[in-house]
Amino acid sequence: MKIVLNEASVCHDAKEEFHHGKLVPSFENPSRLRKIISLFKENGVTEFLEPKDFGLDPIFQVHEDHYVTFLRDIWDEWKTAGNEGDVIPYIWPAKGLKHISSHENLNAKIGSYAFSSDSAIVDGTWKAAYQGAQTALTALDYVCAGDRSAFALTRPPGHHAHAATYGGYCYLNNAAIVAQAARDRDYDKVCVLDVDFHHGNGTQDIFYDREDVLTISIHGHPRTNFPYYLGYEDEMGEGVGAGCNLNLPLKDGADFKDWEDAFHIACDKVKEFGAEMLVVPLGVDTYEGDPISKFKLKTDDFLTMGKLIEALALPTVFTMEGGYDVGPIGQNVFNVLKGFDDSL
Ligand code: Q9C
Ligand code: ZN
Repeated sequence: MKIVLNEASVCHDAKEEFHHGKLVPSFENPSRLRKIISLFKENGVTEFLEPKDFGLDPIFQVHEDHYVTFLRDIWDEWKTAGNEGDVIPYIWPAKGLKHISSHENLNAKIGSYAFSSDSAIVDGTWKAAYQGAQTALTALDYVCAGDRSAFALTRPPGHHAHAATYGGYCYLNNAAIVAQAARDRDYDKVCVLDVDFHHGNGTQDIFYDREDVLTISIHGHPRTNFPYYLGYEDEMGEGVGAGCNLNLPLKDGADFKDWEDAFHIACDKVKEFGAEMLVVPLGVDTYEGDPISKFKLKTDDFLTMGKLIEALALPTVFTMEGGYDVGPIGQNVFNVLKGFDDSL
C-alpha cells in the first residue's frame, strides 16, 4: 500500500480547546502524526511518498470559493487586526439570528463559518489543510494508476468539514475531495465508508442529494456524542440521493462485536449500490483508551477491521481522521492497513 505523507501537517498546531468547561491543550496535535510515523518505521515501513500538487480546482469541486478564501486569508486578517491569540469563534448565527452572506467584522465572519469552537485556526492551518487535500488527491492518483490501495497520512482531519463550514478539528474535507475527484476521473459510483468514532457530518451533507456517491458512517450515537446535531438513522439522503446515505450509530460502550454487526450492514449496502471505488475516512478514536470517545475496540480488532474492509474487494483510499490516545495510535492505524494489505 502506498503511503503519502503530508509533511506540512506540523504547521497546524492549535494551542487549546474547551473541554469540560476549561481550556486544555488541543487533543488534535502534531504528536499524533509523529507517533504514527515512528511506529510505521519501527515496523519496517520506510517509504513515505510526497504529495503532488493538483491545485485548488479539486477543492473547489467540494468547498465554496468564499469559504476557501476565508480559510486562506483569515489568519493574516486576524493578526493585522491586532488579535494576539489563535482564531477561535465566540459567536454564531444560531436560531433567531440573521444569516447574511458577508461580514465586515472578523468575529462575525468566523462564527458564520464555524460550527464548533474546538478548531482553532493558526499560522499554518491553511498550509497544512491545503497540503492535506493534495496528499489525499495523490493517494487517489496512485489508486487510479492501478494501485489497489493508498493511505493519505495527514492532519488536520477532514470528515467534519462541510462545503462552507469547519469544525470538529476539520477544515477541508479530504475524503469528500477524493470521492469527488474519483467521480471526475470516471469512477461512476463511489462509496465513502467512514469508520471514525464520530459521525462524518461534513461528508454526509456534501453528498446528501447525490445518487453517485454513497455515504455510510458507523459512529457513536449523536444523542450522546459529537457532532450531536447530525448522524441519526433517519437521515437517508434527499432528492435523487434518497437512499444514498446510511448512518449506523452505536451505543456508548459498543465493542468490536457491535461494530462488526454494523459493518456487515454497511457491506450489504456497498454491494447493493455497486460501488467502484471506496474511500475510508479512518479514525482510530474507536479505541477503548480514546480520551474523547466511547467505544471499546482493542488494538487487535483494528487488524480485523482492515481485513473486513479489504474483503469488499474495491480500490481503496484511506484518509487519516481522528484518534486521540497518542500512545497506541500508531499501532492502531498500522493494524488497519496491515489487515488490509499484509505486504505492508
Ligand atoms: N473538547 C475527529 O475525530 N470536540 N474529530 C470535542 C471536547 C470534537 C473529533 C470537544 C471532537 C471532534 C476528526
Ligand atoms: Zn473522530
